[in-house]
Amino acid sequence: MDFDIPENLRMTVETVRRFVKQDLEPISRQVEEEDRIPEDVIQKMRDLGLFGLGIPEEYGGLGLGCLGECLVYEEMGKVNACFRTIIGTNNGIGSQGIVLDGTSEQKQQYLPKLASGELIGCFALTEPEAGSDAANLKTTAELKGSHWVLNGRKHFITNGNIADVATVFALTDRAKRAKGGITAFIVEKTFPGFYVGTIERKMGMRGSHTCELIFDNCLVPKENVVGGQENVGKGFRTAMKTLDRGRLTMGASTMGSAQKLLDLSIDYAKQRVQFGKPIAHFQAIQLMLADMATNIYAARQMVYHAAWLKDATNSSVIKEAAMVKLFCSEMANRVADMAVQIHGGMGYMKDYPVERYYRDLRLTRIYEGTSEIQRLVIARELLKD
Ligand code: COS
Repeated sequence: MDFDIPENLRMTVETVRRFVKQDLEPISRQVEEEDRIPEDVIQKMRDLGLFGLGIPEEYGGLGLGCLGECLVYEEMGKVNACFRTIIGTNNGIGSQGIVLDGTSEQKQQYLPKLASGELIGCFALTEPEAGSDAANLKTTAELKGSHWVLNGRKHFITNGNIADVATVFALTDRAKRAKGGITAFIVEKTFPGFYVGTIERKMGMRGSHTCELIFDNCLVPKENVVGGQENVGKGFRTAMKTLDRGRLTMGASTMGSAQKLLDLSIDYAKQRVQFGKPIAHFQAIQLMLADMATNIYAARQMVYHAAWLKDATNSSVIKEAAMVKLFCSEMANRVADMAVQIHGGMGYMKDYPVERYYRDLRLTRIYEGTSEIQRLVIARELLKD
């Protein structure tokens, strides 16, 4: 492996780093309080191309590749998670179904607008009875003439309330389910029968919304099956492949958050005085800082290696992606806990950002596949023939 990061990626990362510092960091607290990102900031994200990081250049994206995307997400992880989340579905789960399996007409129709941020995408797989057991979904799709008719209810859909277009997974053959009975559809919010339901109240991730999507006899044109008619029944594979890539970028951003928490903890430990000297002088604090740094170092190597492997071989990195998501999210939660501990009482106060990271990072062990599901995926890969 070549550890040198190519010049063009360095420049992209530098631009994003500056944007995070100059434009996002200063309003982090404001978006936390108002639970929304100002429109002019979203526009700056569009101008920088952040909605199309992973979308190929021929469709208007930056076409960064996995390593490039991970480097950007590492930087985006260093600030309020809502900023990463708003671009996350367009680059990841909200567009990758079309990137990976869409027809060329679908790519031409949707990807340029997703890449520019003119359209917001989302990914509608999860249902009340289909979380970790994603194949147990109940939403149905029935072909009637020129349209599929979708009925059902999705929940916990990130960006669902602001999405213009959703990749929706529905049952087209109850008997076959994951093995040929689930189909992916591109559903626009203007299609009749598409409704936004309850917007959830969450522990964290303020500024980013999660909601129900309801399909009540929703009419989806036949040509909106992801990949066309020959892909009817192949949607579960599309969902799984999409999640694999998302797990790498999720790992990268949680690793970036952990780095930020380490930086904040070092600064705080150097200036907080107890027993007549800065607490950085005490071994109890030093041991925590050393553990945080060591964990982050390990996580960074995993992220870069798995991303490089994906780019270099274009092979499916199912096991590596699950390992990255598992290790990075668990590691970042441990780091957040130590950061709060180092900050002491201040770490529990809303005036200090560590409190926000602590809440926001808790979700990373749950969404886009729980830690338990990642372990299951890794074990399956280890044990298969
Ligand atoms: N890439 C490509 N295809 C995959 C795949 C992957 N990573 N994982 C599974 N598949 C395919 C299988 O090969 C199988 O296809 P064939 O029938 O052609 O062989 C099909 O999909 C069904 O797979 P499987 O039998 O493994 O399905 P299970 O119902 O046992 O589900 C898990 C497997 C648990 C891995 C799946 O339900 C899962 O990932 N759950 C977590 C979902 C999740 O992350 N949700 C987060 C919310 S969405 S943001």
